[in-house]
Amino acid sequence: MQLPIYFFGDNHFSPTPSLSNEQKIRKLEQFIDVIENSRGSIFIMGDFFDYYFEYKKNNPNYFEKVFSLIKKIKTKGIEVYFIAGNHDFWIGKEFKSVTTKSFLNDQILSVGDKKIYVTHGDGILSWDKGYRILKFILRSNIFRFLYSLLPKSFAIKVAKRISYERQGSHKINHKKLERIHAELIRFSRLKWNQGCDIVIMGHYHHSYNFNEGKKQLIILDDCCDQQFNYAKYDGDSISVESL
Ligand SMILES: [Mn+2]
Repeated sequence: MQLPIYFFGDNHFSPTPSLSNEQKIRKLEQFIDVIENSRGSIFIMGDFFDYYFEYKKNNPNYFEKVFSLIKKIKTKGIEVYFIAGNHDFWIGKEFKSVTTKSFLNDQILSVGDKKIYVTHGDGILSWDKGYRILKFILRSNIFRFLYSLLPKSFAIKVAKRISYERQGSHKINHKKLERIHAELIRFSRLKWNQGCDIVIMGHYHHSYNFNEGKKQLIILDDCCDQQFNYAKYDGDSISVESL
């Protein structure tokens, strides 16, 4: 994997056009301007798409512009890695073909001096039990096959229902946030004890950093229409930046 590695995610690109989606695409273009001469790698950490379902035949091309930007990154000699989030695990051949490598599960990167544990961040919390079962069902081949038989117009209605932006207020109260952070620190300690130096995740749509000695937990903020948040790892240290 080429250094530096740029981590980002939670762009939630929508299959239906909107002003906010256009702005998100513009932000991605700005980011490409910054990294285009880096000869490094990007690591998309999931929920890149707000909804993604790839059909085996006649796949509607909702994300033409985004796909072309990913291809543009690759033609600059930059490697493109992707890990699925809870909105975009139904990827298929077409998406995989524009990335260097795509993953459905957490990854450990051993590159440079540090070992990095990469996860989207969903399904970690102790009270996520029901969600973990749902995650298993939704990701199964049988569910995916049955879903592919539904009319595409219906599938787009589903997309609107599960849209991140539709979910009203994303503000979590202080107490809940403290409980979430405590759980994510506990999760990170397990990974640190297994030899990882940095645990990095998205999903929670806010920024949070926690250090214990030389070990680090980084929760990355999202890439919305206003800000493009990312982390840059140069093989030695990792910094959180935004555009
Ligand atoms: Mn997510």
